Amino acid sequence: MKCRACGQKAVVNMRQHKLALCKEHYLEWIPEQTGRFIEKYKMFSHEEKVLVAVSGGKDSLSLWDILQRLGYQADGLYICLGIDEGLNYSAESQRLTGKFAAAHSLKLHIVDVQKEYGSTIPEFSLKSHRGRLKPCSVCGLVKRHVMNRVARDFGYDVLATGHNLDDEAAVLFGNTLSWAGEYMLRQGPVLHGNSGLARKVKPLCRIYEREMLAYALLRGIEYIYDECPFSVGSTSIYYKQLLNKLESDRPGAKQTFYLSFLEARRSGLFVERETIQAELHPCTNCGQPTSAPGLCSFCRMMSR
Ligand code: Q46
Ligand code: ZN
Ligand code: ZN
Repeated sequence: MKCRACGQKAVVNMRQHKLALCKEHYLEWIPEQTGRFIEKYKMFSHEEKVLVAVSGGKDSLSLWDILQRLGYQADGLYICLGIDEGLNYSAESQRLTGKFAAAHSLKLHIVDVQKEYGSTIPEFSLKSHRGRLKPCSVCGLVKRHVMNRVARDFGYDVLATGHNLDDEAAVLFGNTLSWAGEYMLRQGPVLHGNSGLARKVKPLCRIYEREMLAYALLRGIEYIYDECPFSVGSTSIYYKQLLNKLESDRPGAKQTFYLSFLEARRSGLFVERETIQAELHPCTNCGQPTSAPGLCSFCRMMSR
């Protein structure tokens, strides 16, 4: 298999794009593609300040790497969740994130959930009516709150996360199985900011997980191989496996599934619903927007 750009031996073959590339051209192709998607979906400009949520995994570190190679003003935010039993998952991911930031002279904000809010994610989960809130639910609430807070406090225009095509297709698949319309309306490359919330963007949403893996490996990015222990057995992993089976039989199916959804929505499939905008109120404690008057769900959890 030869590189389409130079004819040298290819190291990555992407059946879904009918494209094979050598290392050098692959490492150029991924940032080019990402830059194209950032512009196509009007995610942000070179003048805006971007906050990248970095977990220490291959996707978020690669995203940070790509954004700085493309010349964007991108700082990092690492949220220490305190998930350490057995695996040292949080400690190790923080170490690798810090190492990456230092090696590239990038600015990194670190928020330690236990130090700032009094408990780790597993502890919050245990305390919530004896585990009624699963760790991932608590984690989602906390991460969203912290990301919004840091973006607001430090004046970032936009928050970028490392979700790749496999992540997005799995979420869409889950939402489609239950026709979760409200969620489908909000899913996409860009979630526009409002009432003091930064815009949220997913610059890697059209790049396959294995393409990101190849990028991280070929760039020599040191990332945490272990998945978070709470992700074991999750439905999203199950959906990813189903979609991988489909993809291996029909290369490109995953991308078509996701892009056709975006296109269907753009051409008006959900148009009536899009005009219905939930009214937002500022949380009486932290000021972040929330759908019901009073406390937001994060502050409600904290007060319990
Ligand atoms: S980090 Fe948090 Fe994920 Fe771990 S506890 Fe669940 S949500 S699985 S992306
Ligand atoms: Zn080449
Ligand atoms: Zn609040």
